[in-house]
Parts: sequence; C-alpha cells; structure tokens
Amino acid sequence: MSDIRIQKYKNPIISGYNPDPSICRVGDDFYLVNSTFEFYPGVPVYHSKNLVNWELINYCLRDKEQLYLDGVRPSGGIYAPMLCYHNGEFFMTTTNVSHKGHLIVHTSDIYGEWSKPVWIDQGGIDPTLLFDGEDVYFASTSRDEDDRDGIFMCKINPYTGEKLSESVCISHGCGGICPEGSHIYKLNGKYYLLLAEGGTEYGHMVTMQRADSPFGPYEACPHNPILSHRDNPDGSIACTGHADLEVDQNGNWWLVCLGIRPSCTPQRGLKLHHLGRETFLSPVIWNEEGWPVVGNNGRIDLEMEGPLPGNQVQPICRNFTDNFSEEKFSLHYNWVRTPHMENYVRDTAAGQLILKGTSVTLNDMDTPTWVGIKQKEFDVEADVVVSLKENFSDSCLVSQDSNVKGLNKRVGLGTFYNQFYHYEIYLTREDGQYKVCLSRHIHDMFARTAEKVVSSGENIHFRIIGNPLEYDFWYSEDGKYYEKLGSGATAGLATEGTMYMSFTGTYIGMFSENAEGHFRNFSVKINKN
Ligand code: 6LW
Repeated sequence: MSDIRIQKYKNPIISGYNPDPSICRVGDDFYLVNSTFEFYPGVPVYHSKNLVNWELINYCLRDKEQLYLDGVRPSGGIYAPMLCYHNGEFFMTTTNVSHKGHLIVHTSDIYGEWSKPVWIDQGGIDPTLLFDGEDVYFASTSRDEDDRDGIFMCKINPYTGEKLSESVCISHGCGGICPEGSHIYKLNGKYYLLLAEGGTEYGHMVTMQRADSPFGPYEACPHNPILSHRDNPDGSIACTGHADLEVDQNGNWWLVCLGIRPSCTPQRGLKLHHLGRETFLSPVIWNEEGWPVVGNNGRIDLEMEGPLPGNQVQPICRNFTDNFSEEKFSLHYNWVRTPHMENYVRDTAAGQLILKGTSVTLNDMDTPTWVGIKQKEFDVEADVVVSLKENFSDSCLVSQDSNVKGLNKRVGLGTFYNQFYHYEIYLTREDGQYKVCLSRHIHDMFARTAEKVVSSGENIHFRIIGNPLEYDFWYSEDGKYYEKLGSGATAGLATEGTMYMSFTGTYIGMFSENAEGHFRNFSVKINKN
C-alpha cells in the first residue's frame, strides 16, 4: 500500500468543457468519462493514478453505429455517460438524445475498441448501471403517469440490452426540480442513490438517499444537499452537481462532479461562463450515521487537499502544440458532428495540415471542415500560420447576401462554441485582393466586423489572446510585427446567453470554407495570469 500523504491539489482536475463526469477504479487505476453532445468522437476516457493528473487515453464512441451525429442540433447528441467495471470488462452507458436514446457499449481493453451498441427501451437521460450479484440494474430519468420527473429502474441484460423487468419509479428525488444523474452504490448491505437535482444551472445540487432494496423505499440524507454552491452566488465555483463516487485502494472516498468557473467577476454582477462545465474533485468522509460528507460541508474549492492515492501530484501543463509532423491527430482534437476525414490531410513532409473547405460553413447544422481543441483556461494565446489555396473560381463565390461578400472563401482560426456562437480571424480573397478579416456570430447576427488588406495569401500569422472577459484577434505578415484586428467579448460565447439551452464549452480551432487552407505550427498556450 502506498504511503498515504495529505496532498494539495487544484480544481478543476479536468478543465474545459468536460461535464457530467463518471469515474471507476480498477486496482490502482482510475478512469473517467464525460459528455460530448454534437462533438466527435463521443465520450472521452481519461486515466489517472492519483485523481489529479489525468491523461486522455481514448473515446468510447467512434463509428456511425455507436455515434450517429448527422444533422444533430447544438447540444443534442450524447448526453451524460456512466462508466463501470465488472468481471474484467468495462461498460459505458449513455444517451444519444438525437438517435435511439440509451445505449450500452463494453470492452475488455479500455484503450481499444468498444463493442457495437445495444439500446435500452427506457425513457429519459442520464443512464446508470449497478451490477449486484446475478442482477444488473439499469436506471435513468423518466416521467411517471402523472408526468412527474423521476428515476426509473429495471433489470437488464447489459450485453443485449434486453429488459428483464418492468421499469418502475424508485425515486422522485428529494424535492429539487429535475432529479437526474442517478448512480446507485451498494455499501454495507444498503443501496445508496446519488442524484443531481435543481437543474444544471446555478441551483444545481447533489442529494443522497439510501434503502435496503435497490427498488426502495429510499430515505433521504438528513443533510441534503450533500453538495451545492446554490447559496454561494459570488464564489469562484458554481453550478456544482451531477456527481459520481469512488473509493480508492486505501479506502478513502472521493467525489467527482461538474461545476463552472464564472468568467465574470461578481463586481460585474453577471454570472456567465464560456469554458463549459468542468470536472472537479472532492474528498468524501462517511459520518457515524453512514452518510457522506463532501468537501467543506458540502462546498468545494479551487484549492483543496486530501489523502490522494498513488503517486505524488505532478505539475499540470495544459499547453497544446502541433507542428503536424505526426501522422495521427492528437486525441485532444474534436470535430463538429462526424467529420469527412478526406478533407483533413496531415502533410507530415511539409509539416502542415491541409483543410479542404466545402460549401458547409461554421454557421451550418452540418459538418464544416473544422477541427479544434477545448479551451482549458481563461488566459490563453493561440497561434497558427495560414495560407489560402484557392480551388474555386471567384465567380461561384458570390455571397447570397451582398453585405457579407467574401465571407464564402475563408480559412482561419477561431473560438467556437456552436454554429450560432463563434468568432474567427480569417484570410479571404475578393476583388483580387487578399484580406484578413474578423467575423462574429452571436445569436442570429453574423457579420464581418473588421478587415485589412494584406500583400499575399501565404503564411499569414494569426494569434488569439484570451482573458476571462475578452478575445483579442491579431495578425502578422512576417511573424514579428503583429497588428490587432479586433476583439470579441467572451460573454458572446457564454452558455447562459445561448438562445437554445446548451451544455457545451468553447473550442479553439482551425477551419476552411470554400477553399483550401494550409496550416502550420498550431499552438494554444496557457498564459499564467
Ligand atoms: C445531463 C443532465 C443535465 O444529461 O444536463 O441539466 C444534461 N442536467 O444531468 C447534459 O449535461
């Protein structure tokens, strides 16, 4: 047994858009999964030995049968997952709210391919599994005959998805709206039901119940909610909820949950976030009455300490660089819906990424030629060198709308939340001139807000400098002298402001539309503030 040291660590443990975490342990290895919605691949798998240093090692869902995303609306697709391990196999269940609902995949190699999906005929979202002797229980949210939200459960065959019992309501929660995110644990002969309630916004909370049978009746923890920041509106963390529990190899308990870091200071009186809902960690102790106590009496902080398992916590570096010398894309790259990979060429000899744009743009509910990484901190500096190669004549690029002429042929770098919320600096050519431009899409407004003529379409350096409140867009023709083209408020990409309920976070990515873009030396560095 490793000597157990109380170590300090920083939250979030997995930063950027990584919501709805579920964790499981095998020996002294921890694995964690998150939701992915309309982004590809589906359901990232992270690995850690100490619960603080996490490595992205795989995705559960890749092929079309596992992950159908064609035409999926923003924040549709893959909702909350659950990961567990039983008798040498990993099982992951989640919901594709845009295609057939709840699915289960399994594998004996978490670094390898996952099985074809089986589908479960039960409503709602937020599925979870409990292996209990010969029985496998499947629970999710759903609605009863009075249209009341609740947690419903049935027995299933996890390999076929066959229901082996009727779905019955086991809980309506502990009084909060939207009881969801259920996980069931068998401890000391009792069944513990962990829920998210209050909705994933600023009223979010985690509740606990327990019963002698998995089907209840459940009694509520006397100090519910066991975790919430709903009464702490000006804190540096908010919206904590949607949790999962795991015990480490030393017998110490831990909770992972989602939370947000508001991008606006309390003085601004606004509560906005654009990095997405992130994954946080807290130590848990069980009191004498057999109920869990999370963190600092139900609150967590950006800096915490606990008897972390495994090795010494290592410094965390969240910088990302890609000189395109490797054949494969890093696992940190994501795409919007299922990509047409023939439009993405890693030209390792020339150290460049060729993005073959099509007529699909960042504004479309489709698959643009775009690839990005999650923005992991507020203070970032993103850089790339771009060349515009034209494979269309000017004549076919007359824009449908004369005042956005030239938006058609675009290659560039941007901050992307979804098709209605994105800012980008890009290169175009119109009327025989090369221009660098800044365009911004917020709600139903999409416009070019700045432009400058440049001498060529070759090797233009783009730079985005982000801070909690603003993105500044810079360009250079020689890589030495940079000129600021314009700015965009991070508030324009905040989850709270989206005109349709959304659950994701901001990416920094490269794109091409109606032209071919050649990209070199892409990097996103965290600026120490
Ligand atoms: C998730 C559910 C939720 O499935 O949001 O608001 C969904 N609550 O727990 C997407 O994260």
